[in-house]
Amino acid sequence: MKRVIGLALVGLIATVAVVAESRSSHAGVGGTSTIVLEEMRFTPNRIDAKVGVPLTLQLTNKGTERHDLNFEALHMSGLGAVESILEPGQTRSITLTFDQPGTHTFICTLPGHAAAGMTGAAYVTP
Ligand SMILES: [Cu+2]
Repeated sequence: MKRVIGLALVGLIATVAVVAESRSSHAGVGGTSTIVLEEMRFTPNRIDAKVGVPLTLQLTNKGTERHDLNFEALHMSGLGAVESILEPGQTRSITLTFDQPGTHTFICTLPGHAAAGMTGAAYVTP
């Protein structure tokens, strides 16, 4: 049986702000974290989150191709916004609140990108 996983998209704000680069190996818990999208990786590619604690992600495309960030297993209203593509140089802020614990994988859905290693996971604790 497929487990239903909830994801609430609280806000989606386009921004041109310059985002400070994080050198930590993973993002979270709560607050704001930056994820850089480029060929062919997410940096960092691990998100730590807690159920019910909003986590804001600044997604920045520093590559020369289009990229996106898509939680494949989450079928909730609002997910279309999470899936939206970032053009090279574009930054977007999204706020996620997970309502179920577990490991939720995400990928870039552009053709060939996930297969080339553009994948990651959110580790959500109760
Ligand atoms: Cu990509």
